[in-house]
Amino acid sequence: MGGGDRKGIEMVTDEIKGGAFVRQPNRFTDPLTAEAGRYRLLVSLACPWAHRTLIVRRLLGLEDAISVGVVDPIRDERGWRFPQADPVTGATYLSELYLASDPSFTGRYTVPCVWDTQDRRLTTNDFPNITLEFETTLAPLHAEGAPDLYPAALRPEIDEINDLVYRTLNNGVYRAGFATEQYVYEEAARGVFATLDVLEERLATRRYLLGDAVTEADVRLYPTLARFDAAYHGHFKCNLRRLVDYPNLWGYARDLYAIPAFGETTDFDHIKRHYYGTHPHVNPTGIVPIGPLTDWTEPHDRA
Ligand SMILES: N[C@@H](CCC(=O)N[C@@H](CS)C(=O)NCC(=O)O)C(=O)O
Repeated sequence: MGGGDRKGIEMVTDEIKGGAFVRQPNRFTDPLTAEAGRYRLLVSLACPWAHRTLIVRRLLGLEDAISVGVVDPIRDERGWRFPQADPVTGATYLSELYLASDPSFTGRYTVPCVWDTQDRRLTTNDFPNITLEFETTLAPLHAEGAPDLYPAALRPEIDEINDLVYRTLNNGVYRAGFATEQYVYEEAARGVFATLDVLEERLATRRYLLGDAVTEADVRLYPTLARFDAAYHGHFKCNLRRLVDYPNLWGYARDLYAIPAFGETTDFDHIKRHYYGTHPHVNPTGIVPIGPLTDWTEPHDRA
């Protein structure tokens, strides 16, 4: 896929197979080591996969150990760009870091990724593993009293929920939004709501997905819920229902939003401008809608 003359639209259509969006494999998959100050995490505040990493970094108190660089929400044909040259890596475009790490790389330059300031190369852009590594490999760097987001006893259940949530929600909204065949869209969009219905029921009797404590499963669900009414309902045509129409899910989302690691890493302005402004094959005018008007600070009775 891709090539020398990458263009925004081709980059996505290159990955449409039989009307369905297919993700590229992750190019960098090296493990992290527990060394404070060694890594720089590169993110977009709009990106749900990057959002997870910011939440976990904050929940575990890794802010001093891992620095962060944030790109502009709008991506053009050159890919993600830093507002000013990134002071740690020196990059203006994220592509510079990908190509410095692998000059033959021809894929999409994606966030999140982790830059090794010592070896001056990307260590990983393997988004499902970055949070797990923060939770396990980087345990020696966690703040005192940091929560265990991936407790050994709950891992099979967390992994099972994560798998369903990834296929039908996290990635399901993209499969709906980027589909170029009606039946592919419908199947993906119906899958989104089938899973939201299941989770609505699950959250009727549990504060968080696994019970009384926040885990990696909540970290993975939340970024999709935070983007749901603001972007996926309109832009990705996932519009059978809104998040606010699900009493338990909506209360749960506000409950999480009230935790600084979740709320303070949620940037609705970046989210809306990125989605509506960056996918011309979905929204050719780039017009960003004025709504919805949603109060995420409304009290909830989840406790
Ligand atoms: N690394 C994964 C997931 C991460 C991902 O998709 N990130 C998006 C933002 S949400 C991105 O950086 N896209 C850059 C592009 O499409 O050029 C992938 O390649 O699909």
